[in-house]
Amino acid sequence: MTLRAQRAIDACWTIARFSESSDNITRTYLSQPTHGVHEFLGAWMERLGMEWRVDAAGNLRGVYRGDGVGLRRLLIGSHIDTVPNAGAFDGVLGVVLALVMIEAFEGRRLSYDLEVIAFSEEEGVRFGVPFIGSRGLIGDVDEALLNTEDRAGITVKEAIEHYGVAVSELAAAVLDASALGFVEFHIEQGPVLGDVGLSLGIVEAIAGQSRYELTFRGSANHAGTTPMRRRRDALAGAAEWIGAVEREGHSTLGLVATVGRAEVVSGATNVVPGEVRVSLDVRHGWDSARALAVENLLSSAHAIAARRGLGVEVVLQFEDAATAMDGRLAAYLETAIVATGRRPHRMVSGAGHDAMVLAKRVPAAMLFLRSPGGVSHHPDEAVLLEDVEAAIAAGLYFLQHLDPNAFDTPV
Ligand code: HGY
Ligand code: MN
Ligand code: MN
Repeated sequence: MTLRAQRAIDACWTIARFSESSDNITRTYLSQPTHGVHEFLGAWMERLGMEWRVDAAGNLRGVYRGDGVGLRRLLIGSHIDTVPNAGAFDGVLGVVLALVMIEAFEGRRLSYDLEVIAFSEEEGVRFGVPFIGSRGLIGDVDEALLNTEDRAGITVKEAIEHYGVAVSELAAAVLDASALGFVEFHIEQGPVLGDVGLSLGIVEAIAGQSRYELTFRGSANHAGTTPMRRRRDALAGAAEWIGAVEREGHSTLGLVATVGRAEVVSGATNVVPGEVRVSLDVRHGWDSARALAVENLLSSAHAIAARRGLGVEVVLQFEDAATAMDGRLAAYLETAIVATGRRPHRMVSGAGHDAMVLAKRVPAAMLFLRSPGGVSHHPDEAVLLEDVEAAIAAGLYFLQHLDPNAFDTPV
């Protein structure tokens, strides 16, 4: 199992080389380096006797047939896009582990088909909207999304066509009734498993999230000649609000509130900032707590702007409710962890995942691997060989003991 675990880690580092930057790991939706990842994973799938394709949302999908025809289908995988200056394991590890586990079957067949999916877009970096790939599987890529533009003015639709797949085929990307469930293996991306000293976690629910872009507008002016009392400084106003975001985040247990991006439009050292775009990301396991925090933060943005003579524009980019994982599927995963000699830790995921999108259509469950130091969305993101071994052992037990008919009755 150690060799298989090392192979998984090595494969993640190989995939990390497909990047938009020579200095770090950055791979956004359907960017050029995605082709290299698809070729690497596609060749691996072919060696495993799998048929693979890239669907109209840009997801790479390969099927490992079961021991019959017309079988139910379990979906397994994660995303291969990254944040800028990312680590090597967020998302990618979930795809690679699926292929390493199929390799371990050495041609033996399961009682169901196993579809491995590398989602093309989970982070939401290029278009500001996350989960385009997994939304393709539930038929949720609508005109509004297709017409969303990136910073270069390219629409999602054009990005899909440029990549070489056809938007007209989106319907063929949607799951059919054979899909029995979705399982995602993913790094925890936080400190919880490290703090309790355990390798593997079972996700009970994924926190809900709200993502906004706020634009503060004042008036640009000469930094040398404009007296302080006559300024409408958009960045000073945004900075005051960013302090309010941090205070709100500290105000409620389990709440996180983040301004991850701030951009001064036409900024320069000697110009009073006239326009500033800032992002807002608010999350909590309870939707009511998240809604209250968002309400507080948007009204404080308007109050600060009014007091400073600024304008403020608020655009909701994405919102999703807290999502419970499927108890039956999670129980199979938990049993597999115990049966292979580890103690599982049940937890809520603060990070969003494709599982929260798939859960709208099929039973979904997640297995977490410990994130050493709780670090993620950073080049120091890592995994421990022993935890990858544990995940492979539990995953093989899970796949071999899963009863595909146990999910016939919708919950
Ligand atoms: O932002 C998130 O929660 C995830 O890493 N995409
Ligand atoms: Mn991520
Ligand atoms: Mn991820």
